[in-house]
Amino acid sequence: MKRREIEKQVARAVWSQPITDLHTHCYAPRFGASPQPGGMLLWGIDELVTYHYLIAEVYRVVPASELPYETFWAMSKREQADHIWKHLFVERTPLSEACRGVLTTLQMLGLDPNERKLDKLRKWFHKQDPDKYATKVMQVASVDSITMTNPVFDDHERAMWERDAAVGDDPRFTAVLRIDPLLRDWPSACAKLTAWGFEARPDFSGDTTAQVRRFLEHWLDKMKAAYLAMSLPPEFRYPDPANPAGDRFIRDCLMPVLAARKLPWAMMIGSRMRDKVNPALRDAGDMVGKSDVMSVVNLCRDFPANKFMVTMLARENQHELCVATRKFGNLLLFGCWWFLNNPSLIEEITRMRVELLGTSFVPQHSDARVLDQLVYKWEHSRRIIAKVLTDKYAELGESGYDVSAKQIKRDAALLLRDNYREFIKR
Ligand code: RAT
Ligand code: ZN
Repeated sequence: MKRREIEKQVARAVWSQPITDLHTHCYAPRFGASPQPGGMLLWGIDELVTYHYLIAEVYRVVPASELPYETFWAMSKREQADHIWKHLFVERTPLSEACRGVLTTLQMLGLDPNERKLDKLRKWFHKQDPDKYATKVMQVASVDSITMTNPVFDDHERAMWERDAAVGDDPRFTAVLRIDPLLRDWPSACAKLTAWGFEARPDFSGDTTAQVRRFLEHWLDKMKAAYLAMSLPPEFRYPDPANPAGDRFIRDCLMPVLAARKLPWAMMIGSRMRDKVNPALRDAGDMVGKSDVMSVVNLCRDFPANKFMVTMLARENQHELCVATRKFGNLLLFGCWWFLNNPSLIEEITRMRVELLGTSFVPQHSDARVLDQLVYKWEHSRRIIAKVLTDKYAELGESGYDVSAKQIKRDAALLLRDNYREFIKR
């Protein structure tokens, strides 16, 4: 196949392949939808423009000395959106990836990204019904399944599941049990478990191991979770002599529960929490830090009956993590997370992954917090995945190998949907 034909076939395969998005923060409409108070499904122009990536960026331009953080947080969502639109989209050129994302989304929804005011756009969004709109966005983004993130330590969310677990029954969405505090802050997590009827003591005395296991099982089952997830700091280590309780939690509680249910543990490692960097920025206040790949190696080796999904936030970790992935069939490498979700880095990382892993990884997840972001996150990533694949097939051609359209289609399916689906089923 000639390069031009390869390019055509790759584009056809990549854009016609529906994507199973394995990590987002989007919720099924039954969790309530913005702008309704407490609505957890965020969507529409005001949410798009007030994405926390853009809040961080607007504070580069209008610093806290001019607009104190408390003043910003006291503003209505609309006022915040107007402020960001004015400073990042009108008075400056919206070159950053997060800005460009809003523009691509508007364009693909058939709206004009050149508006100087948001009112006209608001009118269009106002006419949408969130439930129908979710289906429309999935069609435009060509996403067949959205994986939620369901933090059980969040009081508002936990109450929703407790009131009626059917809140999670939406064939378009899959739940994931998220339990960061169990490793990030074991003593207070124990206090909470105890208050919820699972008597857990920080020193593991009494029936703690069994109770923590029961807690995990209860919530995995209630949510019908596809996997269990944690976001971990750069300092995460396994084993960790400085944190024997953490080791014990992993070894005696987490691993046996997940192995019995054949569910993966997804670890997103390398985010330094906002409380240590800039708490005033809230969700936007986190920082990246280099993580320890050998800890992932230790887990994959010591728990061969368990499955691990891993992504790391630091660019500096990507090569080592990719090499580690070559060594373990129970490790699924996924995504270009958060500060890596930029075209230049996605391209570099995806190229390297194909070179080291062939098609046996998941190139991207959207991390969308606002439903409509699925549109741009996937459009931008598809372009890069297609570019990398085209180059790689062309290189095979230079080695005398003739790739077929059928193979290209199969590879796109593996990368965008089936590698993940098969891994969680295995
Ligand atoms: O990418 C993000 O939006 C971050 O704020 C986090 O949500 C991160 O993806 C996480 O899952 O912890
Ligand atoms: Zn996330």
